[in-house]
Amino acid sequence: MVSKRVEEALNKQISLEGNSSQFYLAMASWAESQGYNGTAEFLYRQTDEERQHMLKLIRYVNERGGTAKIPSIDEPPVEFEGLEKVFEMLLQHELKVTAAVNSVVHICLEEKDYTTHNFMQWYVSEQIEEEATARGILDRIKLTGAEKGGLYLFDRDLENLTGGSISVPDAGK
Ligand code: OFO
Repeated sequence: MVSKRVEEALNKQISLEGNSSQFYLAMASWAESQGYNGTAEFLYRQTDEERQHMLKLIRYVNERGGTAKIPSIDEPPVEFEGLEKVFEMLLQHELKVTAAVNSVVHICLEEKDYTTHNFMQWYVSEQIEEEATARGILDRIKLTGAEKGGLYLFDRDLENLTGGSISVPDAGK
């Protein structure tokens, strides 16, 4: 059985994951409308992943005797300034999610809820991967540059990226 405090923290996380999904869906749709089809594919996969993150939490809360709250949807932006901006926003968003995951973990420890603490470790690892992917993509877009040819290659490479595996060409690092 989850305590009221843990239940509340998990419900907040459900809402954040749902909003991540909507945010990335807006990015995917914008990228598609601009003809960045590889980026759109990547972001459509990300939006599905975030929905899965939300579902996993919903099912956990219900399984542990709590009541999951299905969040309302915040309207995400329609327009984005450009690809680099999209991935900067994505990284900032993931950092916010990591901080939120850490705060749930902290509450679990305070409440001595070791079962939920254990469950949340999956999210801790997932955030390491998501942040690394977002940073890798940003490094890559900075290297390939804003000129047309660079963006074309960047967009094409992103199509096959499934997360956590981006290689940064000649980053000199
Ligand atoms: Fe759910 O990991 Fe991103 O937000």
